Amino acid sequence: MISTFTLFHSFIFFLYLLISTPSRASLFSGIETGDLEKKGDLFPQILRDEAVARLHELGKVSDASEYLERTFLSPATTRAIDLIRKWMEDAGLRTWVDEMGNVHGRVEGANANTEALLIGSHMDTVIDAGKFDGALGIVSAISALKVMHVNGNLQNLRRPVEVIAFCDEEGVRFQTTFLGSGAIAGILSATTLEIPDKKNVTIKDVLKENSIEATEESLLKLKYDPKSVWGYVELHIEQGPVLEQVGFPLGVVKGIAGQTRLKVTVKGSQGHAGTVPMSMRQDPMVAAAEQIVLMENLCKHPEEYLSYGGHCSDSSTKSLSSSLVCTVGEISTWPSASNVIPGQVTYTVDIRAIDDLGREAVIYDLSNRIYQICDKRSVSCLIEHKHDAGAVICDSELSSQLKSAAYSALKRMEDDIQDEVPILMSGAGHDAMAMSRLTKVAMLFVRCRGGISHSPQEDVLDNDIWAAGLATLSFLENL
Ligand code: HGY
Ligand code: MN
Ligand code: MN
Repeated sequence: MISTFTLFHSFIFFLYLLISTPSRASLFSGIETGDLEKKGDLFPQILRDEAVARLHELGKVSDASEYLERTFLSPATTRAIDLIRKWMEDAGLRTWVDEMGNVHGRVEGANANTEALLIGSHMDTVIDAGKFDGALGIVSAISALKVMHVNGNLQNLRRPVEVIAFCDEEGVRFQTTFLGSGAIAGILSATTLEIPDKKNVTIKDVLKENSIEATEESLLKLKYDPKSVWGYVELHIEQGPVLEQVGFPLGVVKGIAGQTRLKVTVKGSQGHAGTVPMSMRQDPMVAAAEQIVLMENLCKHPEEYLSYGGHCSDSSTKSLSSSLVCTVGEISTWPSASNVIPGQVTYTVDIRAIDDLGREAVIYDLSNRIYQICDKRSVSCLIEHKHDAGAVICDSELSSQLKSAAYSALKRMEDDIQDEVPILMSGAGHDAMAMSRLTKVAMLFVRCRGGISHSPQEDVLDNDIWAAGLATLSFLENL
């Protein structure tokens, strides 16, 4: 836990170096909300008050009573789908739910035959999640379109706009990630529907429980024609501390780190904790422990560990060590009793880096070393690749449009804003990664308290939610 925290902060320091903005006093934090409300055309009731209320309402739609959890097509997700659909209709959008469980809300605007802007984020959550991860992008897009709707401007949109609430970005249940955006981008493999969860229930079974008879063909039909799409834009909480540090509510994303998820299974010899001598054990738990500590060392100091086989230079090793983060977030043992030497230990590995070649080199090296430890300890190892996504660079033109929209929104809220909107990299994964396989993508980040995310402590200032909605509105008005 502590080591992951430290790694995270070294990565964040790297991101901080990428920022092009001088620091300044915190925008909005010292502003009396009443002063802002006196300005016209800022729509605080829709873009702030209603958006905040909706985020809190959606944050209560959970499969667990004590914390927030919504996984792929769970009962809470189906309730969330109804709620999001109702909000989309309230914003004047035509809605439908597709055969993967994504919710769509679309308006054709003035030129129905032009390529559409897709805008959205995900409605699923991690376990014990915050209210804003994913939800903020969906709610802000709907709020901005609602402002246009109540002002009678939806039909003036220069191109069709479609909001999509994606069904599975976190990959909590099936370890896949991007089931929703992947289907629309057409990058899911033919065997996706057969992927099982921990109880051996497959994606196909879950769809069937929700009255969706999915087949390989129906999955293929979900793919959008690239010619019908202009671009994809996603607004998301930053999930890091940089915007807070520089005192800016919004930032434009330059690119997203690539990521790989592995599942490692270590099998040993199950036995009695009191009778098997230490020298005679084949204990998968200590093998896993050794592997996890090795992973931490390798990811902290890749330059000392990696034998690149000639495909990485010194400079790429340096850039790798500044962005590389590795995490074991889930571990389970069988049979999991204090007086039993486990028969099997399974754990996940999440590896991310900006540099794809470097990430591949780390996975290659780590895998070899995991197998070596298993040989040394006479246990068996299996490493499965559950997810791979290459790093993504956001489209520069679309990003500049988002940057101008963010700037003009902030200017509308505070006249004397002079600084540039910050540019930063994302260590977190987003649906934009999958959508980049279909169309050009750009992202806007919103400041969050303490950079905390994937935690119930996740928080965003009400006025920053307002700024996010206003920036989306500015972007839509200038499509
Ligand atoms: O894990 C991630 O990066 C994202 O929050 N799904
Ligand atoms: Mn997340
Ligand atoms: Mn997210």
